[in-house]
Amino acid sequence: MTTIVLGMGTNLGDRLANLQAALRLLRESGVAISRASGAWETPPMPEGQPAYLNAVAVAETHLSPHDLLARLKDIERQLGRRPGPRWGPRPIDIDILFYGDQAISDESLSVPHPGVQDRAFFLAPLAEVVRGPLPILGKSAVELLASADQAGQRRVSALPPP
Ligand code: A4P
Ligand code: MG
Repeated sequence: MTTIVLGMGTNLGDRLANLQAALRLLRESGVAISRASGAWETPPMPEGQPAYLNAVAVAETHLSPHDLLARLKDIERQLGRRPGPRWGPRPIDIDILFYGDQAISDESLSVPHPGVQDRAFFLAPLAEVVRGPLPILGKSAVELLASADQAGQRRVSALPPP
């Protein structure tokens, strides 16, 4: 089993329901969720689309990184994600933030996720569920958050178990 950290973002439809459904589908597909952050409302990047709800989950899995990615894409499709522009609005996006302490860089995967170091919408929920130094990066989410732009984001609710 490998400990992984997943980031989730949603800005279309019933956003809280999308996060809960994603957690349920993950549990049903070989990803044992051990901790989930609250849901954070965050300003969209780029502007000009609805605000996001973001959350982060820690889990254990037997899936290899690429099998996990394929499973995440299936879940995104099941929750109504259709091809659209990069960084465009979506009912759900599930990113692999960390996969154990592995660094992966190939045509389909960059782990740690390249955005995790400076995006407050990943770091604020991440700080709730991973307290110590992060794999590879060596700094905690709270330390990284100190130099990220946290304007306009707030924790809006807990994520009850599905
Ligand atoms: N990919 C590479 N590394 C990873 C990884 N670690 N985890 C590849 C998941 N996927 C990874 O992703 C495109 C491709 O990235 C995948 O096919 C996979 O092979 P995608 O989900 O189809 O497209 P995307 O999400 O639009 O692109 P990208 O570059 O992943 O964008 P991000 O970084 O996910 O950003 N604003 C707020 N407030 N909150 C958000 O959550 N999210 C985004 C998307 C933009 N703005 C946001 C938020
Ligand atoms: Mg993505």
